[in-house]
Amino acid sequence: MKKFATQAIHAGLEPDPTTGAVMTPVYLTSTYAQEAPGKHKGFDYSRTNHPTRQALERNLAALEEGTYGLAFGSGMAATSTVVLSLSAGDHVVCGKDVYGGTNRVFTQVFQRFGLKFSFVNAHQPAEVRGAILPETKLIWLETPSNPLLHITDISEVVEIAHKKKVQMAVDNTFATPALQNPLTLGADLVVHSTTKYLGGHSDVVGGAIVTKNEEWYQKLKFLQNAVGAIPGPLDCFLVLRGIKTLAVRMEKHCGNAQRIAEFLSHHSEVEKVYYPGLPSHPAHIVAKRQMRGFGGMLSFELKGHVDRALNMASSTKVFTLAESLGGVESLIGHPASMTHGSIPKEEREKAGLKDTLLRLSVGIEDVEDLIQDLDQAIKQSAKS
Ligand code: P1T
Repeated sequence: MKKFATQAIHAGLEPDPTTGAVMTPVYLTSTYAQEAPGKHKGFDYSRTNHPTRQALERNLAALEEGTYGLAFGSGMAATSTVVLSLSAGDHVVCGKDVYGGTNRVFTQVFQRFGLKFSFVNAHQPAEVRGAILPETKLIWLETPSNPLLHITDISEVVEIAHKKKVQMAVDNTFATPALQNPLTLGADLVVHSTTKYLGGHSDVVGGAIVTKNEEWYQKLKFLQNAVGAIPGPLDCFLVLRGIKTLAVRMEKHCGNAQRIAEFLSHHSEVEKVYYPGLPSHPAHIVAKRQMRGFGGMLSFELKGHVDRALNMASSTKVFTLAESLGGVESLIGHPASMTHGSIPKEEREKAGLKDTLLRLSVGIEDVEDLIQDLDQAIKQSAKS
């Protein structure tokens, strides 16, 4: 099998059969001519199957070392489609530290339909084991997690899950397939917000699921078509184009984030830094074993009151204060009021997410400019 950077550019992609176009065309069509009823070239209606989407799905499957890929209109659409495979009465064990929107859709939407969720520290495998009930069907976790960058030993939790005949889904958005492949560590499903590093340029919203398991694929493909949370053709094209540079971008994201994590961890005004690439991270060894790099996301707490953190978030000049992550440009965010604002304060605090936490999506700009920007914003935050 070809190496990752080659796969990212070529896997699943053929020159267009009608014109030879090297770039997969954006097929703007909802329907396809049939020679006779039911006799067609593999495409009959674009919710069911679409050529630009199919190219993206094949590419994603190869990158995650899976067999089947499915693309969705957003990360939340992908997440929701996995949960739609469950039935009323089924139970899910979910990591406490996950994207706020994941917690929101589980507790505020799916719970109303009779599904049950328990939230545990998924990076403590004993907590996962302890939360499994006879009706548990799925374990859901992020590693690294959003926003506290907890690292879960995927193989260890897979073993716990499979012993109890429970399926395991890993949201691999923060790591990307360039750095980590949960399916090769035994996970049943990998989920992505392709809005982030896969798209890579903050210009598209999308999601994906990848699996090796034919039964899972049939179930999810049925739901993708039945429920219809599909991406549009241009969105698929943009994600495919982003993926072509994923390998080089991730190298730079990792290098810049490591430098910034080291800078912040030595800064006298910084209380704590959360980054799996620091030897002080409690699961640095696990991250080193299961990842090929530590990623571009990091979080930290400034010394002092929450107002200081808010001031800093508004004082950067190169980092943009914004939701989302994974684009070429650096972003700063305040999880408690932004990405995780939908989780009640009490729950956030139980999960260790303090109101003083700031999150960085470290981009691929010159790292000296990024460090200088953070330094001036920290100084500025003390004044205001
Ligand atoms: O935004 P969407 O494409 O629907 O993806 C949702 C999602 C799923 N999983 C993880 C780990 C995520 O971080 C997200 C979205 N996160 C943000 C918008 C954010 O700023 O954290």
